[in-house]
Amino acid sequence: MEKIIQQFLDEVKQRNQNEPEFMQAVTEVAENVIPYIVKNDIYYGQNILLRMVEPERVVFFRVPWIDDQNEIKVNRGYRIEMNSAIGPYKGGLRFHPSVNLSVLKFLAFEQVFKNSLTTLPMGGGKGGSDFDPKGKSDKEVMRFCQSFMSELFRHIGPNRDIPAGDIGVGGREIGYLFGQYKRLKNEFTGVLTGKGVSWGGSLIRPEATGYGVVYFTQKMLENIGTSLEGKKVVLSGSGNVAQYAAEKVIQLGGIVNTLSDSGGYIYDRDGINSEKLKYIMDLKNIKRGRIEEYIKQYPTAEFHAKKTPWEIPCDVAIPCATQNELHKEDALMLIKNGCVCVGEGANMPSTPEAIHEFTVNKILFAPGKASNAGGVAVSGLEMAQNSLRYNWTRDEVDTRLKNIMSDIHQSCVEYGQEDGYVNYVKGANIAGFVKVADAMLAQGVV
Ligand code: NDP
Ligand code: 2IT
Repeated sequence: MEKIIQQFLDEVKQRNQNEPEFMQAVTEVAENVIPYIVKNDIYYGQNILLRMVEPERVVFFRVPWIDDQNEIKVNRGYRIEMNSAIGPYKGGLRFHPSVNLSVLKFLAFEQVFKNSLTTLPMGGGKGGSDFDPKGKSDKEVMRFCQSFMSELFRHIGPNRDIPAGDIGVGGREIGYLFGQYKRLKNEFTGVLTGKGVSWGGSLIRPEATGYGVVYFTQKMLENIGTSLEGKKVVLSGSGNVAQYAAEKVIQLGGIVNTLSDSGGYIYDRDGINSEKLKYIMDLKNIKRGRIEEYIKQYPTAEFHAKKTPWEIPCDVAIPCATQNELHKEDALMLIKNGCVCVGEGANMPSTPEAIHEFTVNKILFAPGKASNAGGVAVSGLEMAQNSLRYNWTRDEVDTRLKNIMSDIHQSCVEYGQEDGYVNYVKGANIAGFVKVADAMLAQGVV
């Protein structure tokens, strides 16, 4: 079996040189899915995984824009249309200087499995730019978004490809992108998700990823007879996902001790309560400030520059910043300090070596493609509401989100059971694969 997997990975690597993040995501899936294919005749000999690692289409484009000093800048724009077997391409846009083809292909590949797990009819895609919104004025961000959409608009559409937010793309950016799309097409459609509620957005979409990862984490804890109540929780990031994960942990009676950004992490041993979280949300979403400013407001807290929070003892860890932010040494430290559960809010935040430590030590570990699927799930609900030309209430959307996270948890348990231990990585990979593979088989060699 190892030889078959290695041959497959060698072939994929040969075609995708210098794409380490993409190969990392593919390797994890191949290790779980190839043994499953070999055991199941209907998938064997169809080269389904080899087809799935090749994007259906990749769009690359120039994004010129003019900054506030009247200087012409040039960034690179991308859209990876990975798989449309079960629905139109769906996935976020990331604006961050680290964006390149490898990063977006890993995200698009993960998105295919994630979207399949949500039970909603969405294929997988991802896009973005190496543009850095940090330090830019609102007008600069608007001009960039307008230029980006001036090319992207011809490749997307409400039945073709529906982008949304990700790192560096929040409500402000979606607004500018939507405005430009509408102007170019002269159509008001649900072509993007994460829209404002007064112009087609869904209630709970801003909260959905963060709430969803905590609902999933709570499910994992319930499965071993416990809950988040009274648990110490260490979170990374302080953006969209981290903020609403923290809010839900607090609502469920957990204690949030840390949050972070690329400058370092804050540690508040008394717990970041609702009032302190409101301060952080204003700091991040309105002032667009740095997390270290927290200790000026709350001087009993500590700021640890250029470090990640995994050294703080906790019961539960929820990484919500970015890929490969939690390494083997961090995993060993978490385990040594008594952490029993890790729910990934970010995409691929744990390295393969860290995941190995969690698995051999039988820690409850949920991979992002399962535990952070709440965001895209509510994007799917936003699309449904746009098609109906109707809006559901907060409670209706939240109840649907909870049910979807519970169903994803159940799928992972079904496909990931290993002698009393649930391997959520294996469960998510196989459950996500089956639905897409069945659709691809039914649709012929495409
Ligand atoms: P935001 O841009 O709102 O926040 C990102 C946070 O992560 C910031 O605190 C940022 O700090 C930190 N961060 C980003 N890059 C790095 C880095 N290289 N090193 C250290 N810290 C970093 O993004 P989101 O909260 O939306 O996304 C966070 C993660 O969740 C990503 O992995 C994303 O793919 C994933 N995700 C997001 C979903 C969504 O609906 N938004 C859905 C599912 C997954 P700083 O400001 O200093 O850069
Ligand atoms: O990684 C993700 O799932 C997202 N950034 C959300 C995608 C979406 O289409 O809502």
